[in-house]
Amino acid sequence: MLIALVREPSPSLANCELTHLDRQPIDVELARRQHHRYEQCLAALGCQILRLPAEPALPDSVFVEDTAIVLDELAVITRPGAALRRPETASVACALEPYRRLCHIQPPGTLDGGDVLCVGKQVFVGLSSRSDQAAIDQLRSALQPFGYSVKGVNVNGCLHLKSAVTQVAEDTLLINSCWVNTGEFGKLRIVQVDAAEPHGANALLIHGGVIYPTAFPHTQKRLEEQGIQVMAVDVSEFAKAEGAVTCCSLVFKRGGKSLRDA
Ligand code: CIR
Repeated sequence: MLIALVREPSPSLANCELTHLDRQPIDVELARRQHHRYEQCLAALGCQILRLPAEPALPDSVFVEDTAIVLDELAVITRPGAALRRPETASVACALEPYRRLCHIQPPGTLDGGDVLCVGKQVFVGLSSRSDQAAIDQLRSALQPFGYSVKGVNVNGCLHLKSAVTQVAEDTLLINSCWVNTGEFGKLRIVQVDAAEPHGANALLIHGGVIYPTAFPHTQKRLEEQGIQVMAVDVSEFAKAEGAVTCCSLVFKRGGKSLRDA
């Protein structure tokens, strides 16, 4: 059984952090409806929804992905690169505690979960404006005992590594190669986003199905041509906040594994 940890959008979402986008009005009511539909897709793909209440004082708190990395063996609570986002982690740590042993990224390291792409036992971490080498070193020390490799990857022109590349099938990545070097990912198969859809590389793979924004129909077609089952959702209000589909949930197996099982 998979659990999807989500948080209701904050009424202050319009005051979100922005790095590469200009501020636009955000319709919070519409964001709530889009979030509800997103939750329905997660449920349809087999997730049990674990929903945290909205945090009115934390505009970006709907983007729970950035606050933790949840693996079978443990959860790493991040230290987000945007200082104003750091208070988001406490309630996520409380929610994860019944399910996993927790460890925490320590200062001065900074890490956003949006920079962490796990493909089996390979963990790729974006060196971005949010995540740094100190945090990558800490993550490596935490994960190596469980057999994970942790590799830093340069990211240019976008917010997070997962703005540029995500997993869409067991052996396949969806990628915008203008923002990250395809060669970093070894032998994995690559699907490129359509050139007219640079923001189209963020997809959420669950149980062989992919939740994907309706905003990128050309790339969606490419995925479907590869035999990938796509469930399209409108996430326009989250896109204005520089978010997409992976960032609104933390998906993990209900039962973890201890070090002895690893
Ligand atoms: C931020 O700048 O932190 C938020 N406005 C957007 C975070 C999106 N997170 C993600 O894609 N993992």
